[in-house]
Parts: sequence; C-alpha cells; structure tokens
Amino acid sequence: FRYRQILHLALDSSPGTWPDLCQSGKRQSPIDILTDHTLKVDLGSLKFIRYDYAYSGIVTNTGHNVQITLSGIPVYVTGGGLASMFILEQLHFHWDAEHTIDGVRDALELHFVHYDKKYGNLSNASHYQNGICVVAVLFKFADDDNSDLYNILNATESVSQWVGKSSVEMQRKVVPMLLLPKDRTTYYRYDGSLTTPGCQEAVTWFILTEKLPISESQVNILRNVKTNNGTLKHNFRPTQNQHNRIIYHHLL
Ligand code: GRE
Ligand code: ZN
Repeated sequence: FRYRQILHLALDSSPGTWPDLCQSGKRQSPIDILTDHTLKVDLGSLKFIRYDYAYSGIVTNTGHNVQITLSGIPVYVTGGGLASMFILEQLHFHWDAEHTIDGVRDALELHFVHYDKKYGNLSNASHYQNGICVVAVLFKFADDDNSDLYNILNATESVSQWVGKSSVEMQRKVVPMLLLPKDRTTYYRYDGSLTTPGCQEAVTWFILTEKLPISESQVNILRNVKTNNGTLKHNFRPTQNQHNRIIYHHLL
C-alpha cells in the first residue's frame, strides 16, 4: 500500500520505477526533524564557493520537477564536516516541502544538488555512501512575493505546459547566493537518500534552519506545472523512518 501511495502521490505514474531500496532502505529521505532530539555539535560552517557570481541558467520542466542548471565556471560547497569539494550540478524545487520540522511542513523546499568532485559526475557519485551533498532551503508562506524568485518563476511559467520535457533560458542571470538565507551557518545535517527513484543512499543532507519567504501566488506557479498526466499539484515524498540516525544541529 505504501508503495502505491508513494507512486501515486509523488512523481512518476509509470509502475515499477521505485526500486526495493525505496521501501527497505534504512537511511531514506526526507525525514521529520524533531528539533529536541538533535545533537548539537560544531561541524564547522558550510563554505559556498563561487555562489556569489552571476550565471546563465536554464529552467527545465522534467515532467516531475522544475530544475535549474547553471553554466560557466563550477560552483562548489565544502565545510560542514564534508571530506572534500562538492560540485553544484543542479537546483530543483519540491512543493510542498519534503523535510518537516517538528511535524510542520513548509510551502517549498529548494535542493542544491552537489556531487563529490572525485566521482566525476552525479550518477557515478550516487553509488557512494557520501557521494552527494544536498543543501536544502525551506520557504514559508508570506504575504509578499520573494523578488529573488521572479526570474526563475517567469521561466517556469513558460515551460509549464507539457510538450514533453522542455527547457528555456532565463532572461536574467542567477546568483545562487541570493537563493540562500542570510544565516548560512546554522543547519541540520544527517545521512539520507535521494527522494526520487532509485532513492540511492548517497546523500549528506544539510537543511538550513533559516527559512526564506514565498507568496502563495508564487507557489501556485509551481502547482500549475503540467506533466504527461496532468497538473503536478505537488511533488514531495512522504517522510521516512529515521531508523536510529543521528541528526546533527550545527550552530555557530
Ligand atoms: C531529487 O530528484 O529530488 C533529488 C536528486 C538528487 C538529490 C536529492 C534529491 O535528484 O531530492
Ligand atoms: Zn530533491
């Protein structure tokens, strides 16, 4: 039942695409973060390298998500107890949010997906325990628009009809740093997985604690995105069992 529910709820209507690992894995994502049960430790700050430059970007309606890829020089994240440099591959949104905090689900979650440089590319890195690092930013409903999302959401509107997977170049360049909260040094960290098939258990997750604002009409642009089977009303995976995993809480 759970299997069917996930298939139906989330992303992909074609049967058989969620491998066994998605059901039987012991470090699956997302999870509910119980803040009273986190372990406060000093893991070091995350270092966002070249996040403050402007990049040309392409927005793609993949049929299960809205994804952004940047072109030009590589962008990295390191620090936070990571053993090496991780290259930014793509950004994408989940609506509503996938990780919940003390049971509360926010409007939106932005995933900055990076792979360990030594593995060469994302799909290769997905075969290693900590080959991937995702920095997640939560967005909470606010009265006003978030103007830092205009560029991305304008492009999203132009690929929101389903004509097969389609892409558009953004009208203005993207500065990834502007999609992060001011406080980039307070985060939760835990070991988890991709939240889409095949749910590879390869991800070091960093959930930044400061949330960014987004208006309801902006979230509605995403809720309006069409796929091969109608409107993609939402694309979050339900929270998974924590299975004795430690969730670290890094505060400066
Ligand atoms: C996703 O498809 O949603 C995804 C990735 C890579 C890492 C995390 C994640 O493609 O949620
Ligand atoms: Zn994701």
